[in-house]
Amino acid sequence: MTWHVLGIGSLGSLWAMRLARAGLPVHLLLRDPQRLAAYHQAGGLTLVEQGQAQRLELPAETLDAPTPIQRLLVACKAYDAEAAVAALLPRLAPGAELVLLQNGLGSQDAVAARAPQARCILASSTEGAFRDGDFRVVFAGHGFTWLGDPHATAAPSWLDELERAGIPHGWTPDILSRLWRKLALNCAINPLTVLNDCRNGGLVEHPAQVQQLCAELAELLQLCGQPAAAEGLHDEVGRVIQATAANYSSMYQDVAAKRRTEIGYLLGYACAAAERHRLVLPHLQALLRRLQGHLAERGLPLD
Ligand code: NAD
Ligand code: KPL
Repeated sequence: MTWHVLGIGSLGSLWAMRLARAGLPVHLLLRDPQRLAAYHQAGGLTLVEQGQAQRLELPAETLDAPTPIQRLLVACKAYDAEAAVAALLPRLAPGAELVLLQNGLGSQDAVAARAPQARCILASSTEGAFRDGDFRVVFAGHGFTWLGDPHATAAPSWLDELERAGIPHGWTPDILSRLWRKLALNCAINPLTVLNDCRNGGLVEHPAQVQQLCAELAELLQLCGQPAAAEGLHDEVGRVIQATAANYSSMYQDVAAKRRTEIGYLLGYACAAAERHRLVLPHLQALLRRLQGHLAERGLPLD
């Protein structure tokens, strides 16, 4: 069964290269003939690991190629996922499986609503990769990817392929809890690093802000039916701040590079959920307003 990969950026390339190296069939899906030509011009995809670069010219095609898709890895940003999958709807085979790698929440529901005939498997990953050139990706941080399906507990048959590809992963019956927990961690850390212009470790100078946000996020998680994701949140945020002290958060890096952030699927999603439940969370809501003001000043989208 072919792995079609949509979103040949950091994470998509990292997955595609590891699957292909394990001898599994992989097809890259590029936006248009220009991107396809650029891919061939680059001589394929390059993955840099521990300073060693490896280039492979994997089969690639445009979104409108005629062949059906049975298994699709969706690796674009949360704000692009729905439209990207919509463009592929005519190609999705009956019973197709979509693996959604997007961080945060909201994009997965949008994709599932667009492709009701497909099975959507949600992922939450702590792996780290970044692009240092066109079709060139650096594997920056080892991590783990949780996979799960909120509508079915049976694991898909292809998990052993991830094993063969050396992609550390686990199947969980409660992927939503994992996604909510990661969302809460990102909400407690990322916006504060942007607004205080600091690395993750710099947040030790702002303990009260972190504590207030964690208390409100835990309240929200409880109300959203995610008590496990609320448990020990403040302690874990403290551990992540220590463990990643020297790093700039992904949102900090996006803003510094003038790239659109995924705010709408993280802090924006959390505040919208609070509003739906008529829950007043003053610190979280003020943080969203401050962050949106910061983005507006830099001409970046507020969602
Ligand atoms: P990225 O920007 O590096 O790659 C996304 C790719 O999708 C880009 O190449 C873009 O051109 C492509 N794309 C967008 N719309 C498309 C379309 N319609 N057709 C074809 N291609 C399209 O993003 P990323 O860093 O790989 O992140 C992807 C998701 O994974 C995000 O939600 C991110 O939060 C999450 N994530 C990333 C990392 C990481 O280390 N990079 C880690 C964990 C989670
Ligand atoms: O996931 C992260 C990010 O930067 O997006 C961490 C390191 C956990 C900070 O929230």
